[in-house]
Amino acid sequence: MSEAAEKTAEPEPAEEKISGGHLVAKALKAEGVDTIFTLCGGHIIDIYDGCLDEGIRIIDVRHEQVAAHAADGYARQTGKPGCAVVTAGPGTTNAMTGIANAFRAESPMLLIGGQGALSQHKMGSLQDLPHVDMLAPITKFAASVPHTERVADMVSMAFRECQNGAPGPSYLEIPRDILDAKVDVAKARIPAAGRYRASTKSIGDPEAVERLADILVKSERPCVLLGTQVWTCGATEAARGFVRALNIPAYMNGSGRGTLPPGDPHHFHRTRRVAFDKADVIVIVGTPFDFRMGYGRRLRADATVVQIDMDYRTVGKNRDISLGLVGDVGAILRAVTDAATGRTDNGAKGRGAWMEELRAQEAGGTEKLMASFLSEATPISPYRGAWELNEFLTEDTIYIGDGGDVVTISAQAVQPRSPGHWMDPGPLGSLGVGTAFAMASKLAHPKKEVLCYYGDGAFAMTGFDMETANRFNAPYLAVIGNNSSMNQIRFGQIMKYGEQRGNVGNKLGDVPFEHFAEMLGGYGEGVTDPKEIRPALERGREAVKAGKSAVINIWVDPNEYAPGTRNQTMYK
Ligand SMILES: Cc1ncc(C[n+]2csc(CCOP(=O)(O)OP(=O)(O)O)c2C)c(N)n1
Ligand SMILES: [Mg+2]
Repeated sequence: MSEAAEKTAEPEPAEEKISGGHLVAKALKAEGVDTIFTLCGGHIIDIYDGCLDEGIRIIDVRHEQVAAHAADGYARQTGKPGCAVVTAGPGTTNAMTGIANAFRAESPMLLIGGQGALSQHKMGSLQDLPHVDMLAPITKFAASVPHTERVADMVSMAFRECQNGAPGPSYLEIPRDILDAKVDVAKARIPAAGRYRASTKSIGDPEAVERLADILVKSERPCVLLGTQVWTCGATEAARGFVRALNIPAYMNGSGRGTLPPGDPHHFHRTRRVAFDKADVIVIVGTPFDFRMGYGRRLRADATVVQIDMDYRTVGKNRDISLGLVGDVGAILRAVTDAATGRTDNGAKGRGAWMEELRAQEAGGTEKLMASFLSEATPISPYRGAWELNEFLTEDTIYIGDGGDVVTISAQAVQPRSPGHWMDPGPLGSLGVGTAFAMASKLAHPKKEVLCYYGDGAFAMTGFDMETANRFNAPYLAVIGNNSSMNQIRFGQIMKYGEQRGNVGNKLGDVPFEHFAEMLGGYGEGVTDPKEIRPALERGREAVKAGKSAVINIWVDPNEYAPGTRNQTMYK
């Protein structure tokens, strides 16, 4: 054989191969995911191996509920979709509360779950469950990956679905043999970063924008409610520009809190009910007419009601509206501001008296609460605790509420100074989000202070992942309003069944949770004297700076309740 012939007879170099887990990691990287929250299981380990290659941080928690809540919280804090990876069966069922919470809160995140091998389909493999069927009603997209070549493609598909309309969670199941198998790289579809989905910054119908500008220019007593989607759309500046140019009093709820700082001339807080009663035009931005809004019934019947939302299905739901706009709420607010600014008189000056009227009532509202906020009583009034927290917050403190009554009370006192600095579970009202949200916030913003205010019931649900926060150098300040009970529920039971039969199923032990922080190497302190709240918080703050989470356990009066609890407004 000649030399040349010998060369041609050499075997072709083997095709480059890639496994399903590595394809997952490539697709996560393309989406901009830099961190996954996970709890290990044999079904999903190849994803970790892929993440190592792609430089994706792996935060392994102690309960999958925390992984899912953390992915939700990380999405809220970074503006990019979050990602949780859990094993088949119980790993997935444990994560379901977190997915459900993200679904109701419109938070974009992907849950990737393991599954038994396709080759053992319906044979009773370890941890086999009908995950897709279980997740379908609480996600925007739920599917199983049928072939290794499709893994990255379906991850990007799931992320695309997260951003359809108002954002939300997606779920992808990857059977074990699909994840572990290797395929030719050339045959796998691997969507390129930035090239597999469109911009969502639509203003919708330009005619509707003009109509809203007309309505507002003519309005004498308008008000606006800035909801969660203002934060989701990165619309803080657009919303500020809108209320300032048009001189409109603004109320904020959900993640919209902090859009305007307290003290801003357009920031209103205590007079929402008055404004909804008296306004001629009410603009609802990025929040549904759900129980928090009395399903729309708390708005004056003959007001001109305008709804702006990312989700077509939310507009006009539960209450008739005069005008609906669908699109990116920031793009729409900017377009309306521009359209109104073109007019010779946009009506801004004429609304001075209306603003003053509300401002005066606002001051009256604070005045009424002041006695409770400054209460010297022992046991400590939860109102005093809430007031102390508000005084303690800095511009850079991310405040998280996780609990029943003590957290509801805190919403009357705590006013976040900046957007994105208030977190609550959202309309699912899941207790247990706090530890995950705190850890995710600190991981997203290591230089910020993170304070989570818990009820004692809520803390015990997921508190153990404080250890995870410490392990990943994401310490935070935990403050517990400890009334040794599930008070928000207890009140309704006592009202309905009397003292004797009402204290059933809702009383907890007196747990000195400060020792929990100590057990994890951090600082803990119990507080029974109202004067000691502030110094204890300061000591906690310093201890967190030293690197470990701290717990300030404030013993609060179990016989003090929030007005909403007294009126049971959440059920009305
Ligand atoms: C996961 C979950 N379970 C149950 C509830 C119902 N629930 C709402 S408030 C509450 C009491 C919470 O107690 P705690 O956190 O101690 O706050 P408190 O009301 O005592 O201030 C309960 C059980 C819920 N919202 N979420
Ligand atoms: Mg409690």
